[in-house]
Amino acid sequence: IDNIIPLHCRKVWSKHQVKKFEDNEGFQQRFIGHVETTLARSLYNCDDLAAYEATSLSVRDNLIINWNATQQRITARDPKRVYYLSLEFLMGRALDNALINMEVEKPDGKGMESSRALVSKSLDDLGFRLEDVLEKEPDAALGNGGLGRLAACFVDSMATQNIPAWGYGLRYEYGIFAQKIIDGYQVETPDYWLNFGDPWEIERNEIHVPVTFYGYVDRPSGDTSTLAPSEWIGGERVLAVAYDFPVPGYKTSTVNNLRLWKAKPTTEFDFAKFNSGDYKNSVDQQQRAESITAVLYPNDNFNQGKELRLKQQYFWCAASLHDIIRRFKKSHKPWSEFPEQVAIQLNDTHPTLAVVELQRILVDMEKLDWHAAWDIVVKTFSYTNHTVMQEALEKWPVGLFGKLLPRHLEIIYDVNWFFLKEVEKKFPKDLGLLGRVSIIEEASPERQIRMAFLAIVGSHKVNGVAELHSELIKTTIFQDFVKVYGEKKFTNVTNGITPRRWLKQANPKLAELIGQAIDDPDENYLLDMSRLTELAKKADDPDFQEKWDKVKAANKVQLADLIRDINNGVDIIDREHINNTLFDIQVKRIHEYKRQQMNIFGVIYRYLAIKRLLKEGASIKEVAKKYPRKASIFGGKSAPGYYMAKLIIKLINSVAEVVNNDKEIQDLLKVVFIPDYNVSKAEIIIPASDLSEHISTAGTEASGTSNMKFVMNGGLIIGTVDGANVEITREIGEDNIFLFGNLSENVEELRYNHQFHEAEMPTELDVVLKCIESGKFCPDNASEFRPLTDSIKQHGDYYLVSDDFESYLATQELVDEVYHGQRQEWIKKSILSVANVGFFSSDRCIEEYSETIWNVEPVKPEE
Ligand code: H53
Repeated sequence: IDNIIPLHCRKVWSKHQVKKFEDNEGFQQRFIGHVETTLARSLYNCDDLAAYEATSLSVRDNLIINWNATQQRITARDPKRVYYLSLEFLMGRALDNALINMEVEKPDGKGMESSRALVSKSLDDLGFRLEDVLEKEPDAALGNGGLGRLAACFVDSMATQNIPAWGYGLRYEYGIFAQKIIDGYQVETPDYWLNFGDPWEIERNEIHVPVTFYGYVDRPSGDTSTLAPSEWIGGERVLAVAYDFPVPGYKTSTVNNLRLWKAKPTTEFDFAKFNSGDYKNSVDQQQRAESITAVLYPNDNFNQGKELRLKQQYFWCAASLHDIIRRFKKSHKPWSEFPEQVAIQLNDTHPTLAVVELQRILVDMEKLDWHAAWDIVVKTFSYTNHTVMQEALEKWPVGLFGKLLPRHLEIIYDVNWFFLKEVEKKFPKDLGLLGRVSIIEEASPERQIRMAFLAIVGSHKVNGVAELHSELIKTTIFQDFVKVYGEKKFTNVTNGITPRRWLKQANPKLAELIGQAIDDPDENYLLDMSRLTELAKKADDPDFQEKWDKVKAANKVQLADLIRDINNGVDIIDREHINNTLFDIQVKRIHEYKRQQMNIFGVIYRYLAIKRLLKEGASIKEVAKKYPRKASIFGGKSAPGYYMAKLIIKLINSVAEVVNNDKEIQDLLKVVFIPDYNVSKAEIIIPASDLSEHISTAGTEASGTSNMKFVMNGGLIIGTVDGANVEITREIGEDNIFLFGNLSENVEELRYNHQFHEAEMPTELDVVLKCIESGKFCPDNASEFRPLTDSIKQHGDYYLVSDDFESYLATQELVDEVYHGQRQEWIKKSILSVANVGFFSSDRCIEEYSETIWNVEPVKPEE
């Protein structure tokens, strides 16, 4: 720098240094400045939306100053960096999170504190309420579910831990669709989240990367070997333009970067065509380019195999790698040191093309020897697997792939050839093995590229996301690779969640109560969640239990308010009995494997049982003893093309219609489907739960992360022995969780048996299925739900509802007994759960990744 910038220039520069706001005065000045100049409004016509924008821009200014300092520090020290490649970042809202994470100096000058109070007070003085302003922010919903939200938690933890890390993804114009419920059916409407512009993004028009598709391969040397440097002559070219989103850490000045790419045409507009009257074709190219980052594919845990999706993946991988390499080259180190400078994490197989792209760059452009290049590639990448379900594993037909990326296909064939040669050498007698581990599947009608296999071969570490899941991948889908590579390549990093958003932001009252209880009013425990264990000594204290219960009750009122709002201002849940109504919640993507159908069958069973008792002459009081007050709350989106999941949504809404309007049962049972479940709704729903359901068929849910969020907020769990439920049980103790159902080791046999035996339904389930089939919930179309009941009775009950239903009901009875009969016991379980939830902080995950997979160290700001 000393040689580049002249001294006099540096002097002027430092005289005019931009300052962060640090007090009310400073914030208000910034705010008004943004209202009047950036937004070109005045205080007289500044509504809540403008106030949100001006507040965000003011806070962003502070973040950018820290962002610049962070990036300069990292450039100067030049440590190993981490790049987290994820097609989804389900960030939710940014403003409240920034206010919590970003610190300002305390008014007394003694240390730092969160900027939330300061901004709240300043806005108040200006005539705005922070709560209203925060509500104006649309969710950044660039993800489907668990995988995208995990990436969001990870970037928060990486910033908090001062890890030099960037996230790379796509800036979709349309995030996950908004869900409306019309006549009980899911209807998708586009989520144009950028309607009013996004104050959090920094458009970097100067950072643009050309990306090529289609075309053909040429070997200028005349060498016919595909291992020789080759030239890819592209047929189509688009530009990737960078958009940066600051990611602030908690109680640190580190601000990391999330870089999302937008596709633009290389030539803005074909004027020749336009002038010759060919208007349609003149905009064609532009639209083709922009369509690449237009929409997020709305599938979770399902591989659709569309060409545009492959285009998205390559576009994003090529742009990101180009950017990473440009940064690496600044330090003038030899290529052999690339893996000491760069760790790239593949979030699922979606970014696996980056492996191939790096090999292409090293061989074709940097002219490295094939094997030297491949050595660098493998040392650089590591891969996280998130599912064992076949329908979710990515495969690309060779034809489609080769048309779009001809040189990459050659490289994959070569990678596979060397890999198989190695396998053959190790296991010369095992001919079947070669076919089983080949990256190319000899399928009909066409060969397919198995992306998970490519990711394994191209990475030095492969991890699952919970202990059970990491064991399962080793014994099922990747069994042969354990044989080839040995156990050490495969490891586990159990998922986690950020306690800043999921405790402090979502549940500020609980966060504060915890801070008081463990003598940590500054809430430093949010950086070291193992300190929560100190809560345990309060678990039996009746005063503390009362305070704990009050927080929960207040959160339930907030959720009841939300439910009233979506029901046109009419209460569904009886306000007077809120603290006596068990809030039983299942919010997550709708999927047969997650078994929302089993939950709603349980609700139907309960409803019928209540009706039967009443019919037999029992009073409502007597019935309430067996079936006390309960609100069954659902939420979640189905993939638009997933027929069965959509039918489950319709069934839930149809049952709600009947149950909620049945005066005879009074308020003993209520059913609610909350439309458009998203991150900001989750922040209201999760803190209000008494019980949440994590009831996937054993062996199907890789981890689950909402289970951790519910526990962190003092909710108890009813769940199967699946995913992270296993470790949650280990941590919080089996007395504090309601487990039920078959174990994963029995699943295969149970499924096998279903194929041969006439399905025998347990009586309870039989009653429920018959009731559904009678048309009770769809009088106009009695056969509406037939596909759902048939899937269990006729089509092998793949998700084992019939095998788990009785134990599910029995466990629900136990839940009622404890919640209504032994409330103090319940609260104690709740406190003890929170006391032992520390392990599930995403900070712990990032430490594990840093130490065991990435080999990176924090770069701390100077004190
Ligand atoms: O990833 C979560 C897990 C969860 C798993 C989910 C997931 C997706 O959301 C999408 C695709 C995929 O393969 C997996 O279903 O169990 O908690 C984060 O690891």
